[in-house]
Amino acid sequence: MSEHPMQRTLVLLKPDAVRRGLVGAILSRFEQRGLRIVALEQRVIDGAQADRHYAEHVERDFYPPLRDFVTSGPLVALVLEGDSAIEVVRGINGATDGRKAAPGTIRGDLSLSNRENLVHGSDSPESAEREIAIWFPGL
Ligand code: RTP
Ligand code: MG
Repeated sequence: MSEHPMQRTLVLLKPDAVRRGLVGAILSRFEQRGLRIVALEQRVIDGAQADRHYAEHVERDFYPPLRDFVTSGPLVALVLEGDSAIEVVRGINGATDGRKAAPGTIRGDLSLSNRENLVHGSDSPESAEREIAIWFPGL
């Protein structure tokens, strides 16, 4: 693969981000880094959509409360595009557990939770393709 792949990635600003009024602040971090918003929509999702998105996690012990959380209120789904966007976004998001995430990352600055950690970012090109097709089938 090219050293500078132009990529698209699926990002969620989870319901805690919307509830806490952090949508603008979080979007700014991605935009300031140079990523381009290709699509963006606020939605309330049902359990079936959560199951599709988190297909790799549905059998895990932590999934039922995660499902309740992501269906608990509006979230913002978006597609970001840029050089190495998949890895860059995961760097901006920080480690999964906000208590362990590095300062300077979204989770490291704004979350103290392993579940309510504000953001999702696709973890590979294959995941990005699958997730973008789920959330923005027209894209
Ligand atoms: P994401 O998929 O949301 O970008 O987060 P991630 O890759 O950093 O983490 P992943 O392992 O894919 O987990 C997905 C989401 O499930 C919740 N979670 N809870 N042990 C737990 O209670 C636990 N582990 C994970 C988090 O919301 C995590 O982002
Ligand atoms: Mg993940």
